[in-house]
Amino acid sequence: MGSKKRAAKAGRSGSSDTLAGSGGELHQTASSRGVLLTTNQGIVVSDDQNSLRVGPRGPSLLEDFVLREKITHFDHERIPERIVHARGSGAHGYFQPYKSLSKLTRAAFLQNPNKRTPVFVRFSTVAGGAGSVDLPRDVRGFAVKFYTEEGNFDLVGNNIPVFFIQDAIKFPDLIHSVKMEPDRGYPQAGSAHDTFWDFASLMPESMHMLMWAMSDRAIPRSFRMMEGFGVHTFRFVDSKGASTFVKFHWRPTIGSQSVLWDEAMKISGADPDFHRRDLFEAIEAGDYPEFEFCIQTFDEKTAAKFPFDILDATKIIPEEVVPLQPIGKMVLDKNAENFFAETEQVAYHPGNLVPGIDVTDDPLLQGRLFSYQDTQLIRLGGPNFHQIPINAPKCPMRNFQRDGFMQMMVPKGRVAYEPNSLETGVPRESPAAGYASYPANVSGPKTRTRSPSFADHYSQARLFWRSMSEPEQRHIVAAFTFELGKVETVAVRRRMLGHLANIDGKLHRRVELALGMEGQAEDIEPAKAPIDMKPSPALSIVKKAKLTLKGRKVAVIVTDGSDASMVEKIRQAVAKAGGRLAVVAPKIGGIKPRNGKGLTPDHALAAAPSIFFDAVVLAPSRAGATALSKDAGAVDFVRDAYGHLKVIGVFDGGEALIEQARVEKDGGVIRLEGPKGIAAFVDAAKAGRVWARESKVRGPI
Ligand code: HDE
Repeated sequence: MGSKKRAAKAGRSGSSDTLAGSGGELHQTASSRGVLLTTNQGIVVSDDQNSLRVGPRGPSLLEDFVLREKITHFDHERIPERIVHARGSGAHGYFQPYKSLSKLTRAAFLQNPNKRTPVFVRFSTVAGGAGSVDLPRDVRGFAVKFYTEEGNFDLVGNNIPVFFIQDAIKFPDLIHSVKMEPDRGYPQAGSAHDTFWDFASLMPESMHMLMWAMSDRAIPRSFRMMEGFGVHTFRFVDSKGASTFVKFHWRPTIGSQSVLWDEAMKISGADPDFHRRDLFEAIEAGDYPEFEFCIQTFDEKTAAKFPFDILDATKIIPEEVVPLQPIGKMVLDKNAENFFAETEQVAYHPGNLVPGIDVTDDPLLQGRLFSYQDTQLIRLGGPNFHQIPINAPKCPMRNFQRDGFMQMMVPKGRVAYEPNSLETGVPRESPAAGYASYPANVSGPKTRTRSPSFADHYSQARLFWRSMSEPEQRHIVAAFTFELGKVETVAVRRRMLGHLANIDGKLHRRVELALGMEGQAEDIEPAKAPIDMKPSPALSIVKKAKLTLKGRKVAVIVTDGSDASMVEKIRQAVAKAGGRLAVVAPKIGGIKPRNGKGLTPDHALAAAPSIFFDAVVLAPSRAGATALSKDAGAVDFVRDAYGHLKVIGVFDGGEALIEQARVEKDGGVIRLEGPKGIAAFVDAAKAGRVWARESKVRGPI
């Protein structure tokens, strides 16, 4: 171990004294018994800096059980990542119903408006690996585990209400096509490549989902600002056994919002953890994400009248046809304490159902009912993953299942079978309290046949396109153009153009023009001719955008000599509107304003480009602006804010920065002089983006 001297102050913490070893290395030694470092066997470790070796410069000894245990554990720290939805972010919270839903379901957690049910939510991307970025164009997972008094109910949904395929047997093909190509090992986390579009263009059933995936829904601004959907049709069952079909929806109370594609690409580089950080920081700041739980319910008769099949997961039921009923609220008020133990180890399963909620025969859902438990057996190392704290129900759990890898419980007694008579107090079944499947009538030949009622692949894709606002349509065209532009195989692009022609003539025309492939669409005969459905404005994020700064972030650029009292006024106005102001300065150590005490920046300018914020204020001093004008980072900050259609507040030397960035002073560039100026800025920022600017900064498509 060598002799140790008292080390310098560095490295001292409340629970340790510090010593320097003979090689100058730092030893933080325990100052009380309560903080003794031990091996996994409880043996106190004397030296955590040096392995056991022969002499100070000799070989290490195999008998060093402290070293071997530590390295062995480290070697096994990683577990297999999820094959899909590998990259996720989780949070705890609670769900509370608005009123009793006893008329529709016997589910205990939906009966009492005074009762809160704990939840754990995991948001995720689908295609990328666990270490990929947060903002690829992708579907987002929206999985909720309700720890109800009757056991766990998992609603394992997405942020898009439909799916690419109709039958689970196609899922491995879909995922193989979107993941990195097997020979070259790229691209990571992106659908803009040949294999994805090859597969998708040969699957007309994916057209509706592709419209959503190419829309702004696939690049959300925040997990807190996206909708969630159960996707499949489920059943509610009441206490008398009567059943109603139900579709589940989550609605963020601060409204939905997305980023622009150019922003998404830049954010992926500047902050790969953009969504994870946003969620974590919002919860730490007490700005708790909230989602309203809504349902669409309908009976068999109504279902039979729809021009599509309610068992087909590529279809929605427009809200204008069956309105949403809000039934409760979920609040996420606590971050996970350990990412691995909770967010990584959580295991969702659509088959985790409670009495009163049942599945339907949707062939996609039926396949999922097998897949989740199967994948988790390997991922979590055996059949006892339900005992991991994040997965364990918060109500009593007892049965005769025994043993297996990683058994954590010590079941008592002789009896591990049923029926039995040797002991009393053993678990018994209960027809009254137990889960009863809805006794749906099923009969028919065993067959591998797709129902003809699943054959309409274009009507709802058309409905989606025609329900979008102008900017959203423009983004869809741009997304198809970007993605197909990356496809090398011309035949695949032509095939997709053929599908777009079936969806909508204008959509097809705009994409073929933007690709420079006029008249090259393959002729594709629909299995069933599409019909025109009444547009559904509820599908558009822009049309139902909330005028709010709630949950949004505003940046103010300051320099030495800036007006601190003005910054304070802006902070108050932004906070009053529900947003947060971040001070951005050339140096993180602080600035000397021309008045007030001094301003402590939240970010250094080089580490906080405008893509991180929803609106920006430029408030450098005049001298500060002169210096910033020579800094490409500062100029890009302004150009990007403008190019990403953000509202820009200008004060003091901000004017000089605007000039240096050569951006046009349109209605979204607002002078902050006087209290009216600040109010005008906040009002404009509440409206979100300056859509009118878009055609000026991006070419016609
Ligand atoms: Fe999943 N899906 N999925 N999926 N899924 C998984 O389960 C699967 C589908 C969804 O944060 C896996 O534990 C099949 C639709 C989410 O941990 C796996 C099919 C929807 C998550 C699996 C689907 C989803 C998963 C991978 C076609 C929206 C992440 C790891 C029939 C309704 C949950 C795991 C989390 C994860 C299978 C389609 C949502 C392999 C076979 C449709 C949110 O079991």
